[in-house]
Amino acid sequence: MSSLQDLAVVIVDVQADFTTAHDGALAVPGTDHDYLERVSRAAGRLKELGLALYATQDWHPEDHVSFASRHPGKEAFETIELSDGRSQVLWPEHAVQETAGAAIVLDRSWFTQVVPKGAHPHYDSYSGFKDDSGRDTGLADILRAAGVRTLICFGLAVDYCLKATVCDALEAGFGVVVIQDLSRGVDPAASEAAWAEMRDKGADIWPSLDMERIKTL
Ligand code: VGL
Ligand code: ZN
Repeated sequence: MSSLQDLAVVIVDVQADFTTAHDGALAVPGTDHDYLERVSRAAGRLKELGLALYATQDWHPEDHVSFASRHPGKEAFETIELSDGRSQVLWPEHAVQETAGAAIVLDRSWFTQVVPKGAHPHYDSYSGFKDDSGRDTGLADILRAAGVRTLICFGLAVDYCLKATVCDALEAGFGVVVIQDLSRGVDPAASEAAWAEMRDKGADIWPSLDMERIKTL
């Protein structure tokens, strides 16, 4: 049993480039204005309840390793092997630092802190906690310093950054509740597998936000 003080909300990568509502470069299916309204209403209600809101923000330099444009002869959505042997999915250029596409499309003033990730040109960072080199973003320490033990997570994309962030949160020892209808995935089959993986690793998967149930966490 925890109290509301132990709870915080982590909203993953709700950025213009990942939404159809903003004609994003890497728009995730089902991210129209209705989706953003739903996320916005949910965030507002959670804030009203007294929970601190945190956001992760994909925040890439122009020459980021994940951009297909940096790999001549390769196309977006291909998986390549990097010179150090890691595999990397290639994407259209997205979430470039200081561009409109990188902007979080929710009320910025709601967030206690926004944690950028993926700023190193050579490493991707689906997780809000650490990048592909293992470098910490500081999110775990920020949450622990605030006395947080349980996270309510949702956002984009289920099969990439949401999954990675939830799995790292569990590994870091946080309890995690993930809200399905406030999240969207790139690929349906991969998203199904991602929900199963999050559940198997110990996340509590809720079909939708239940404010009464939140109070019992
Ligand atoms: C994401 C692909 C590349 C995400 C970020 O937010 O899920 N996906 N960069
Ligand atoms: Zn990215």
